[in-house]
Amino acid sequence: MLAGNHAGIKVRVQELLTGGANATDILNKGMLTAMEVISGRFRDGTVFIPEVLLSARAMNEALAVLEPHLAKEKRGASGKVLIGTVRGDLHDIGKNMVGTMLRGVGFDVVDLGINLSVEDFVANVEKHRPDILGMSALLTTTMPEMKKVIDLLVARGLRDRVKVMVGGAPVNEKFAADIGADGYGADAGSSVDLAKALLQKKA
Ligand code: B1M
Repeated sequence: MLAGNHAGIKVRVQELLTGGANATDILNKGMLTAMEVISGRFRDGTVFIPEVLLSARAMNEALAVLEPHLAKEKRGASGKVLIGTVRGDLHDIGKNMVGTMLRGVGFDVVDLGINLSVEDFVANVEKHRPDILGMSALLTTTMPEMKKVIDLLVARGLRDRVKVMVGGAPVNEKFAADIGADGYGADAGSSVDLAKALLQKKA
């Protein structure tokens, strides 16, 4: 991951799985730890956007190899989740991890991608009729998009039909409550518990 070797990491992850390693451990102890190192280097100015992009690509490709194994390790929930990153924001690693973990426990996850406009989110809620809408933002400048989506859901009469969860590094519990979301996920693990709880409330 640190070298951004996306082909190599897929082979390495597969080798670890074949050798009996636990998929959740590979994710938490290996890949996420590496992403923290990259984050630190990016902050310190010792690596730049191209290197971070390479590591991000490696992370996303390795996640795809892990996904079926995470799914085998955990099962139990069933509900539909739409997930995406808000307009102006290209960060997708955290969103992808949350999607992967939700699929892993049995949710039907529709990943809408990144840089989604308010209208994109709301049109997809109308189209897919999910139980939960999940929005991710990594920039302080893009967080306000989340409230705009919730406001448009209200204006279109859709807010009562869908639970809204939000997350991303600058987001917190208070912000989630202030914008009228139903919940805040601090990380992928707690977002799974949150989604299960929201699904129960909806039922
Ligand atoms: Co950007 N970037 N970036 N970046 N980038 C941050 C976010 C930043 C904190 C770095 C820094 O300055 N220290 C900073 C934001 C500052 C701020 O707003 N306060 C920043 C900046 C400034 C920028 C640019 C503006 C840089 C520039 O161009 N000058 C630019 C903006 C581009 C844009 O989006 N318009 C930019 C670009 C990029 C890259 C493209 C190079 C790359 C993204 C590649 C990609 O995602 N495909 C990138 C990266 C990788 C980062 C850092 C280094 C790592 C983010 C990451 O993937 N973390 C990041 C520094 C950092 O966060 N420490 C940084 C790992 C990931 C697993 O964690 O995303 O937090 P995270 O997700 C967690 C939780 O937050 C939660 O669960 C996840 C798993 O545990 N979660 C949810 C996330 N979404 C959720 C949704 C949920 C629930 C939980 O429910 C729906």
